[in-house]
Amino acid sequence: MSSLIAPGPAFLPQRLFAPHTDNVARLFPEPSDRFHPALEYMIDLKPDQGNFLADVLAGLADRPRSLSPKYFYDRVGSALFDAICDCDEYYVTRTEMALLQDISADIAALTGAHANVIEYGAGSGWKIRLLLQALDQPAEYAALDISRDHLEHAVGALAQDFPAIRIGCICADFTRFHHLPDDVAQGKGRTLGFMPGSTIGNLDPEQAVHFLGNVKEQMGPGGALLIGADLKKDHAILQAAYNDKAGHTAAFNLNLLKRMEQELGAKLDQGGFAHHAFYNEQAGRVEMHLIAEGTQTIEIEGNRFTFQDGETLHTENSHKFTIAEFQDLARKAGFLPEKVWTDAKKLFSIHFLSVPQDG
Ligand code: AVI
Repeated sequence: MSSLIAPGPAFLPQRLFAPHTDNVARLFPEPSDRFHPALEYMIDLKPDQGNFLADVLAGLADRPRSLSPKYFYDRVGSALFDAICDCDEYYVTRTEMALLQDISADIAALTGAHANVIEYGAGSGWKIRLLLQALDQPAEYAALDISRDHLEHAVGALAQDFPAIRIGCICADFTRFHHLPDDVAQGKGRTLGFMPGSTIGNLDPEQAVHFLGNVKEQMGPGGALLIGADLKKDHAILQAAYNDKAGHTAAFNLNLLKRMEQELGAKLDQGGFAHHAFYNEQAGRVEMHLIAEGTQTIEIEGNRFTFQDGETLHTENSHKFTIAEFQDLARKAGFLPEKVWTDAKKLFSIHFLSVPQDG
């Protein structure tokens, strides 16, 4: 397997893996597969990007109506998400950043030297920069993300700034990613997964355990996972965080309707739907919906869907955890909770989970 990943800058065109649905790795010597010269490798597993039309039609026909949150993140949605992260009410990003900074020496001590860091979902880059700077001579960093463009852009820039680290990308859907390719994680230290931002909270608990179980296998015996998990808290704080005054979260949610109009030719009245986000105490999660104000219809390719006043399209769950709940989830997946940190206001938690040596 190892010879199938071409080194980045050394020779072009690059050779890439075939889709991960196919166990037989094939070579793709296509010029279009070139990648950022500062990257050591680009393993493109050609992930299924989803079928927006099919998923919208199925989601609108379903009861309750729902649509996967993965459709938030087109170019406009990703920019709106960045605006959410910067807004006063959304405490998540700044709290986690400050906490990471405070605990960076502890993380470095727990991880040890020459680690291989695998990030699940490449963010804007600030958190991984902080982690790589804190660790003792990290050997390798691999970013895993469904968007190849985003990987090239974000990780290419990072690779230029950290020339001593072997840096590469895996273009894959992390919810369907099972094995680390042999050429990844070559350093002699621990393999450390990194998943900040409480992205885990956007999965249902069963999906979260399944995902964590896969990560545990990828980290291997003695490996570890550093993961952010948003905490249960005063409902008013959550209500404000998902209903910011500037309207970034509302625009992020309503952008789904714009995408339906622009990409699917849907006929609908954008003003007839509103952003609706609330904390569902029983389920322990913030839910986002698009709610019909008055009777509304959405027509797509001859299919007509009628919403009665107050009916919703469910667009996202964001689970919140107690520390014990999150550690239980981790144990179910086979991890050992080794250490957990929270900020002084107990808004957010960062967990260091390890894989037993015999696990
Ligand atoms: C990406 N994820 C962790 C965010 C969250 O808080 O669940 C997405 C988000 N939705 C609304 N605001 C932010």
